[in-house]
Amino acid sequence: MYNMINAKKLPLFLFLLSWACKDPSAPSPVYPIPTERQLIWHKLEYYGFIHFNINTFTDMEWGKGDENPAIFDPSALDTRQWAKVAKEAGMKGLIITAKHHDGFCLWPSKYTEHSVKNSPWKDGNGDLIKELAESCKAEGIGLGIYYSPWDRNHADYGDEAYIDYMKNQLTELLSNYGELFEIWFDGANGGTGYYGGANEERKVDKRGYYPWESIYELVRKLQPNAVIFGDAGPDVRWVGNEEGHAYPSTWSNLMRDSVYAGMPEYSEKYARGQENGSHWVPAEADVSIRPGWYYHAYEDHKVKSLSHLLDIYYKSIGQNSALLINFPVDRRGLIHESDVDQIMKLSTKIKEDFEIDLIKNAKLVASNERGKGYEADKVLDNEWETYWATEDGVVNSSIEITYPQKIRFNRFLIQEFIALGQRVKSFSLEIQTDEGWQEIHQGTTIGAKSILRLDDHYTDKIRLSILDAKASPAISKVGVFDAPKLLVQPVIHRDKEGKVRMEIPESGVDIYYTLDGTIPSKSNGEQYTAPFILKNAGKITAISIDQNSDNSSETLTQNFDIAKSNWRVIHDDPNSINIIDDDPNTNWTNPKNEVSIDLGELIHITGFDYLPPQGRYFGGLIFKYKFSGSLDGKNWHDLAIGEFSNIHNNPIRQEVRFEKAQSRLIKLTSLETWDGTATQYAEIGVLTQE
Ligand code: FUL
Repeated sequence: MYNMINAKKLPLFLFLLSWACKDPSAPSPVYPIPTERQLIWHKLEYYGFIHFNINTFTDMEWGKGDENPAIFDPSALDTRQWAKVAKEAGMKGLIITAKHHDGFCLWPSKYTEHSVKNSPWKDGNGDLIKELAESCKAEGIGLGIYYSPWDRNHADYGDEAYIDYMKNQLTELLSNYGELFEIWFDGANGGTGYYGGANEERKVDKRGYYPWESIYELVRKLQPNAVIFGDAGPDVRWVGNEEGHAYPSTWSNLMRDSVYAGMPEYSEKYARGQENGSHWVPAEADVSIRPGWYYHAYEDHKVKSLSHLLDIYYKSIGQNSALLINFPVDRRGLIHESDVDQIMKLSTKIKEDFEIDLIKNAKLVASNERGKGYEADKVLDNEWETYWATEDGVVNSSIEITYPQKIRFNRFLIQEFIALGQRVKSFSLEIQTDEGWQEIHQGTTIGAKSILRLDDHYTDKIRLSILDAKASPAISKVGVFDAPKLLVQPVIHRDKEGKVRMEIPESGVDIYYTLDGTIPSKSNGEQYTAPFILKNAGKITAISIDQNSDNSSETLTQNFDIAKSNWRVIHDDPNSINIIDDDPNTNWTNPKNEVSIDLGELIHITGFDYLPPQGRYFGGLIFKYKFSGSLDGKNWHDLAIGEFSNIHNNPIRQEVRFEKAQSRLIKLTSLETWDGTATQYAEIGVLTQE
């Protein structure tokens, strides 16, 4: 059933591919091998996710199912903006949450009232899936559908009748919106919910409740070109985490029959794929550009940084996986400006990294060649259907890449001709030096694509050796690149004792800094080589400079107040130290609403700051506060009373200034927390500068 071949509009490359596979001189496949629809999907590589439903309007991640459709009311919804962003970012498609766990439908389904048709959006006449389908078509990208099998709204969830509902809805989605490239079935299944008013917990047998075979058949019938995603595939599998990374050893082969959607041990046992897996079910890494899948204004300052996104790119696409990056569309119905900025930075950087393929200037010689049509130089082009292969039975083999003079490189890309199965189990990369060959990398799997991130290497000879494989290797592409350094501003940390550390994501980049506010450069400023102490208040201005090109990042200036080395929290809970450890990632929950800190000496203070907890799930943010000072711990003077008005939306560092006062002790009283729960803090500090 899964090998059904769709003869409709097969692209030329597939024609050539099947010709190549049928060539009697070609190596025999090593099973399992991909189906044609999987091969088409492999070419997509990078596409986007849209999470936008009723949760966007309740600030939740998992709606309960009892939400009123009347709250679904985007003010400026523009699906064309989503499609444009995806297209410009280099994504090949968008997958939309047509129905999430809460059951609210983004299309006017005939089978439920819980949909856009009962919302104020377009007076109930809107069809978001239709709009997105048109936008994707206009931008020339694909459309995919996320459909949650779990439905916390539907009265019949858990019964047979719900299965009919699911199939009816899928029939609508798969028939009315043109060609789809992927159908995404979420593995989260069963639990508490509204269920038409029952408000109870409904557990389902994850193995037996959904008749997957007949659901897949329905998908095949209505969307023969679409791949089906699920923990167990059948076509594309979950990568086992929501951080967007695959693994240094990632097989596209999976013991598919041992896996079912939502199985607890999936991530640990199956997500990496298996060398002896029975079916071709390649990995797809999903991750949100923010901590949440849905939009929360309080995460506006937590959009992933360029270095984080780039790391995700290399750890997914660079490790034999597709990459699915989520945009939590906001209440206007738009991809937020900050998310757009970050995704565009990523696409610019990827283009830069792979702009010039240095393999083009090299001469290639293989240790073994299968004969005409399988020569080493077949790895030069970007055509999947041409590849270098060795004779049957010859596994141990290599390709030498020779340049007329030394080159510098730091990325090495390899692709297997996966139409014949994933074959390589172990390989190495060497460069020739004055002392002979030097190994610079040992790897395991390659698969559809492997990209090695390396230090800068200078050489005129590179050797890729296949050390172990299931059968003679078939390599369709090798690439050599000299990616420009990622020149992001350094990250500066200072701990409680005043020790300053600076970090940057790449080697080959230096950090220069000044303490007098002037712009650092190689000639003006210190090079950062090791942590140093800064106990007093001060300003650090830092910059990253590429050793090769002398290009630099933007300058970063960070102000520090006095270090907290002599401070003591007056409380016997050992965790209370977390609020003065200068580590934003450690918190303390105070059973009382006030906390006092001994500063260890008399200090002139001009204000204070409060950093609320920075984790994904938090509460107890101080809304109304009082800040007091004391010379002796007995008599207290109120220095400031006020509120942090928008702290729940924007939980960043809050700074309050007041008339200069001398204090030995300080006290922060939480007069009211935002959600009424016990007060939480990441950090408390004082300001001493005017
Ligand atoms: C998970 C869901 O529970 C999340 O809400 C989100 O949709 C993510 C992509 O998949 O399983």
